[in-house]
Amino acid sequence: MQDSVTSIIDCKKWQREQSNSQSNVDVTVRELLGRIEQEGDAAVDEMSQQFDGFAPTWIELKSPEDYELEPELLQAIKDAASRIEGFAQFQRDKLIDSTYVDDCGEFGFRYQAIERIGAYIPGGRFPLISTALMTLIPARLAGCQERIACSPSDHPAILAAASLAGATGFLKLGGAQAIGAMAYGYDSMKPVQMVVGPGNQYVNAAKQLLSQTIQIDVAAGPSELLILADETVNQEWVIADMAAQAEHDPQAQSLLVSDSSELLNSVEASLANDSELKQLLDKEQIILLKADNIEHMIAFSNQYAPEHLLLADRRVDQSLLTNFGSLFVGENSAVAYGDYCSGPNHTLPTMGTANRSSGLSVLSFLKVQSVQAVHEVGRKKLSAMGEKIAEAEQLVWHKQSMAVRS
Ligand code: HSO
Ligand code: ZN
Repeated sequence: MQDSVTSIIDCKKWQREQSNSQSNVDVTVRELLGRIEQEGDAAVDEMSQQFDGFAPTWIELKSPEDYELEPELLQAIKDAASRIEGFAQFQRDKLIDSTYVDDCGEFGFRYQAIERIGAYIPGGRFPLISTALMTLIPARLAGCQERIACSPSDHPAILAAASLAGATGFLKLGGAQAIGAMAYGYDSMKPVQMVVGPGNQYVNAAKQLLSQTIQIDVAAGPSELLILADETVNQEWVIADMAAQAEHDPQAQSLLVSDSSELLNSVEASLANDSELKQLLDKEQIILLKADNIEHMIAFSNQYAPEHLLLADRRVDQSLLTNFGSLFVGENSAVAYGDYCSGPNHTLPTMGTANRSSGLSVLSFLKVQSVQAVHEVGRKKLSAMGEKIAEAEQLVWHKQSMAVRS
């Protein structure tokens, strides 16, 4: 085994966690949000000037053609949007309001869209055009009526994508103050009920701190990729996949896990031959891990719970993989397709949270409500049952409200 190939010992060693420095950020952001709640628009205006050097501005969205994008880029954004919409529609169609009838009445559930949502589109390091599509399209397909895009960037491709995705408003505003403005309301914008979309640590802290007031999406931290591969995998492809997720952020992490020393040593040699890739290896943004066997690979993957999981090993039964944000099956399935244009969402849980939460989708924007209609016969039957329990709970009026119907 060569230098950079490590045998898997403890999954916790590799898993990213929310950093401790987060607490300083929390203190700052809590103060900012408190001011926005107290002072309203004036505080938002002042923060935007102070941190970003511009006043918050409503931008009227034009038709996507009006942004003078390179025609091939506009076409690609349109094609990606239609695939993302196709997948969201497919998923929406599977959610069917249903009711069953029994001897007591009718009992059912239905899906109801959250009325007003905000999508944060980061503007920092890279203009994430695809994030505008991935957040706003599922919200539209879910049936959310107001869909505000908030971004510090007015990059024409972001505006074109937001327009194409059906944003009902676009506010040029960034940072924690943007999340505060969406949650508490700003100018003509009423408070939204849900905020989605990735952001820097200030944005994420604001979402967390406001999560009592608004619904938020996943804990979208630095990108992660775990590849499970056998020795036959196309090495050039998986190296590019690892570098792709690593390039998002100095904290982003890509792991290649295999039981083949041959593969790992050969990948290590290729990485060492390229100064840029070698750096990623040295900084542990690319990590090569040797497993004992496929059971070991599966156990590691389930424990690590990666944001993206690329399965490039035909021996592994995918039904045994239980924790991931999005699974890419077979080496044809580049994770970057999922980032941009294959259809499923790229806003996914990170830092191990995929063991309990899901990525963004049409479902995220829907509430599941129950509906019950008890009939004449039913009220007698249910009273007999419920009264007994209410009595044991010593809740007198509960018992009474059933007794009067029995
Ligand atoms: N890999 C990112 C999504 C993204 N990549 C946007 C490129 N643009 C989050 O998983
Ligand atoms: Zn990406």
